[in-house]
Amino acid sequence: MGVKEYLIERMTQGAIHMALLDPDKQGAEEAGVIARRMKEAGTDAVMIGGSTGVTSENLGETARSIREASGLPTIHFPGNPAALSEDVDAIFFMSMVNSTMPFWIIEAQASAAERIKGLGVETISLGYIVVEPGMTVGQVGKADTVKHGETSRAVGYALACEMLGMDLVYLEAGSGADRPVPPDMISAVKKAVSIPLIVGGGIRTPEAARAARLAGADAIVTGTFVERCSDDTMLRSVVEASKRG
Ligand code: 1GP
Repeated sequence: MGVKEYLIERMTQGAIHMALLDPDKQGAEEAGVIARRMKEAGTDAVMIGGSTGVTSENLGETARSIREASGLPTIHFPGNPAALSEDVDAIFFMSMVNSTMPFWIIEAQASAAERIKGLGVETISLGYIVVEPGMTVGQVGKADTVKHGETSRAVGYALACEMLGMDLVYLEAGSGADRPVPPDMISAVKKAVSIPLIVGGGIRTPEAARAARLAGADAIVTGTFVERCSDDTMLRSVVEASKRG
């Protein structure tokens, strides 16, 4: 079974949780240790990526370590077209649809497409919508961020992604955001589209994870929290709130 099929099958049974690990923030061995703890907490998959400092080498080493330590599927969450690896199970082949730069909408993808095909890595197409505050990814990607009052803009982008044939859509507040994507925006987008909806950025409590799920998120991503939390009970409670209860 491919990773897309695995994710969609899990999402049909309820929301899933994905951990995001940035190879620039810890070594491969530590990433493996975190992934094993996440697997025990109930995480469904591990995304690997970051806006800066990711290389083909640290990406590949991190992916191998996570796979060996946890057995969880690894999905490259790319931050630039230079860093690629055949050691991930899949790559989110994504377009930042509200970037103001053609580079992040389609040119980076065009420059990497042949190499990705050559690596034989499964591609999962993803429409990436950056919501305020957007944080580093919003700055690097020169996003015209969707403001919290601009729900219909978020719906328009998400529907456009679906109509363009993308597999998934992602509402992103940015890693470390002080305000996650608001629940009313999540529910409006969920009502409008039939492709699975991923939500992330600034989610670090069970309450925030539950609010995103109850609003309609099919997948909840936590990065900073996962990398910093040393309390397994707390890890489990955020993962469980993302998935049920
Ligand atoms: C960033 O949505 C992810 O791409 C995760 O954000 O680090 O705030 O959990 P956090």
